[in-house]
Amino acid sequence: MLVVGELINSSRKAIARAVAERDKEYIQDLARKQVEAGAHIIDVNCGTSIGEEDKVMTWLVNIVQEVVDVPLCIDSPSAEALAAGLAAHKGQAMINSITAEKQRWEEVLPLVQKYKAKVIALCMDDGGMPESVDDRLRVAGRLVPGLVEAGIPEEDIYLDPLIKPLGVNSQYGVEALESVAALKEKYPKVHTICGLSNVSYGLPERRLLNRAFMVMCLTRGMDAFILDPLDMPLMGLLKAATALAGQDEYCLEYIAAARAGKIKA
Ligand code: THG
Repeated sequence: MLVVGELINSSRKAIARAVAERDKEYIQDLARKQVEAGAHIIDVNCGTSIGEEDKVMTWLVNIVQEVVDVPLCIDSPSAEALAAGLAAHKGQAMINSITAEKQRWEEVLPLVQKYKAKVIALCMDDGGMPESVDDRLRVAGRLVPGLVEAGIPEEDIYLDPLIKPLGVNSQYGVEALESVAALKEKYPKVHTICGLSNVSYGLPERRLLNRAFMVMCLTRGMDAFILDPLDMPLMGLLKAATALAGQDEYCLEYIAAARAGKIKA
């Protein structure tokens, strides 16, 4: 199970401030804490730095890579910011994200190729957000063959079904779960990923929904999550559910995390 730590994102007020003030210590501390808590990749986003996002992305990548050894997930709607982050990154980065939208596809595909990066492919096209399982399968049916033809190994592709808020429609949870299962069946070598927090948007006690949804996603074949690794109950459930799903031989990871005090009941 791959864990992408989501906390260095300027949609969070604390990060918007830290980025604006170039508070290197605060951001480096959050990077260390996420890795210590079990993140395998750290997402970096500075979307609030309008007009200087590429410069700020270079700074973010450099200061985070100064203190942690894990790869980064370069997260931006701007292709220029993605390019700047990738140029500064050491090792194999992850790109968040490419879509089947014509402009986004044309801007991002050359970056995936040039940097041999892992890539998150959102199941959306110029028609907007997916409305059904079939919509996602149809868009994935363009994304996956397109990426493979461009020389991207299937193992480097992470399909994101795009999770919508359960509070808007009570069927959005099951729709996402069925999408994961269908995508995994059609493309067994391609990974699946999602952000957990969209599902709970607008509802109370969001973490409860995020935690339950994570376990349910895992049973349908999700193999990566963008999440808050400092949520200890979430990480405990992630390790427990991974072991119960038969993906942790001899429960070694579960036992190691428990011994290290990283997970607790
Ligand atoms: N898929 C992909 N990328 C994504 C998402 C996804 N990136 C963004 C998001 N979803 C995942 N990242 C975050 C980062 C931070 C928060 C939530 C998701 C977060 N939000 C606070 C909240 O909602 O309460 C903001 C409040 C604040 O702290 O100011 O912490 O699905 N590919």
